[in-house]
Amino acid sequence: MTERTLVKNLAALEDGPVAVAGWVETVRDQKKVQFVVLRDESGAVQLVHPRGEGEDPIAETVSALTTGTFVAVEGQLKHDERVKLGGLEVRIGSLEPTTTALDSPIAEDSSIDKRLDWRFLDLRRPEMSLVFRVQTTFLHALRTWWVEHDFLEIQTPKLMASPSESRAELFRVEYFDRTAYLAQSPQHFKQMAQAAGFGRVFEIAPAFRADPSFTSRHATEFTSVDAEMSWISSHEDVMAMHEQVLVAALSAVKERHGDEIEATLGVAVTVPTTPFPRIPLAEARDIVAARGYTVPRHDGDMDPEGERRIAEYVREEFGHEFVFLTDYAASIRPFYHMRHAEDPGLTRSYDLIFNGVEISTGAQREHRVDVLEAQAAEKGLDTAELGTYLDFFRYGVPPHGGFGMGLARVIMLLLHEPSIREVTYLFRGPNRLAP
Ligand code: AMO
Repeated sequence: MTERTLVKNLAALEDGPVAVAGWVETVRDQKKVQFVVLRDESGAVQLVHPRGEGEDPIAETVSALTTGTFVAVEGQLKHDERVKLGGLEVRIGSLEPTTTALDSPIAEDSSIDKRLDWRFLDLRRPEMSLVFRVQTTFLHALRTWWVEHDFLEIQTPKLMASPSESRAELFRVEYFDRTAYLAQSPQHFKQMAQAAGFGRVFEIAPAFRADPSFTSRHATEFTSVDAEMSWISSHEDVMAMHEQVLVAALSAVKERHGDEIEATLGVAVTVPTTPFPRIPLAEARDIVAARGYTVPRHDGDMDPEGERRIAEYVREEFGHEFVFLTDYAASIRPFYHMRHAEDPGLTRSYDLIFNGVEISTGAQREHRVDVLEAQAAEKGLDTAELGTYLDFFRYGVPPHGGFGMGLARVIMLLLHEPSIREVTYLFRGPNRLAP
């Protein structure tokens, strides 16, 4: 048996025997000649079969092929400039269908909900394979950068005895004779690594939020990309690391997939310059107000429209797709964010906005346990409820900080996709648990 060649590698081969395998995209069953477009994970190729005189078992098999059926083919590769699809074709010597595919239920109705019902078929679209190749490169480059900069990769538990972020948006699960909570973020345990003396850690793992919203950027389960590091002076050190790791990852994506992203999705990948613009949140609200949009929130926070507007300003003023909004008010931040010594109403924290949407929250953490307890109490949290978290700070801990970043949001914004549903392998939302 000839070894299987990926379609993308056919062009480099000389004419001669080849084996290819994939699924049937179209069949043109003509009187004298049959054409099949076969697609695999790397591309599409035309198969051809001139009908013979009399009995012709290949022709019969091809006539019976249904779209979507996976087939293994051996034949003769022939380069021919006249063939529109890649300038080559494979003349069928043998063709083995595996299981016969039913008609695609998303051929007619391709609404997002219908496509998610049949996600495995939706994922056969070449744009979708591109999304996941881009994501693979992106994650690989993040990991490589962190590993090269002495970060350890950790896996923290997703079953927890106490809430990891807040009492809101919390999934409770039966855990033998008591209640466990699904981790809303690895916050507690990535901070634990600082008390453990690990120095720098990262984690790429699921996080769960019982968030009933149906926006294009919320899921109930999402992949959270987290980093945490010791010996920082302020959130500025976290932002500096954050932008460097993003530059490394976006450079890798551009180098490896830039041309294909442009050709397939019409999107130009830009590697951002550093430093990314930084704007204190209060100033950002003033800027968008001066440009005609008063953020309707009275707690001093941004809203999605405000984020879109400040991104528009940053694009015009600095030609940049990213902006760090900094110094959020303590009232709208979690208890574990460190506050400014000179202005305790503000935190040493930031949100990172990419193309108008928040992709990350980061901060320096409060590591002085008495201050931490006071901040927790101020937020109405029960210190007993914080369980073992507070212990991390009682036996020595260095100053530290980090960030959490939603993977699907980054990929959506990078590829200008309309929703994280399009770029999540299997989306989970309030009314979607299957497939
Ligand atoms: P935060 O709650 O802001 O911060 O979450 C960090 C990032 O995670 C992503 N995200 C989500 N993505 C999809 N669906 C959701 N429901 C969802 N919720 C959050 C967003 C967001 O910016 N512990 C802190 C991070 C830290 O300080 O290190 C945290 O979880 O992209």
